[in-house]
Amino acid sequence: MLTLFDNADSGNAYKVRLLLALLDIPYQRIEIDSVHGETRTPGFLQRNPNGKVPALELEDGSYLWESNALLWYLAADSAFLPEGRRDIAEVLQWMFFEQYSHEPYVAVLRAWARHGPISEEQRRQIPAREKEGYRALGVMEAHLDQRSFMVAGQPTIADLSLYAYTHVAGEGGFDLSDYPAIRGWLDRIASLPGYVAMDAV
Ligand SMILES: N[C@@H](CCC(=O)N[C@@H](CS)C(=O)NCC(=O)O)C(=O)O
Repeated sequence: MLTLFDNADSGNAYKVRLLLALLDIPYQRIEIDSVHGETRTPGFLQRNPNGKVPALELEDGSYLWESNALLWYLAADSAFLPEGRRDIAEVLQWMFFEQYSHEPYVAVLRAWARHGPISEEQRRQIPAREKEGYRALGVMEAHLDQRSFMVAGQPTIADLSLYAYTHVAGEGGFDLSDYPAIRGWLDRIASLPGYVAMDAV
């Protein structure tokens, strides 16, 4: 059976829990306290030398890490990974966008708001991170304006990757009231059969 090294409050980990639920794949989960150093113990570093959740132990005892790589591994041969070179590349495009242009702003401001206190340097960074977060949300809003899902007109791992932190963006101070296409898309994801909420652990 698969084992997910997980954290209940992490959107990166939730992406993987959500896909496991949507695909009805059984797994055991081990909660790692990523806020208080459990990701940096020698034992955990043997699982993920980069010291972050999520990490997934496969049936053969080997480990994979990086949330979007885990989505890719689990979605192979399922409807959450479209067929065709162009659509597959577009899924990758949005997952790289998520990690480079969205998560460092939308997720980090949420983490600072939830797990403070923050340093003066972090406080100084807030306006710039807000600006970049809204910029990423604007890119998504324009893309979703004429579409139901991010890629290929169907729910894919690109949607799950972006859903994880977008649906809790408000917890980091982002206001989605001017983003109706994103809000409609969030509702569509939450209506997928097998959907589980982030706090359902
Ligand atoms: N790029 C990584 C990011 C993972 C990540 O940032 N994990 C955070 C929780 S959301 C973590 O484990 N932080 C604890 C640490 O860095 O020690 C992924 O997508 O899996």
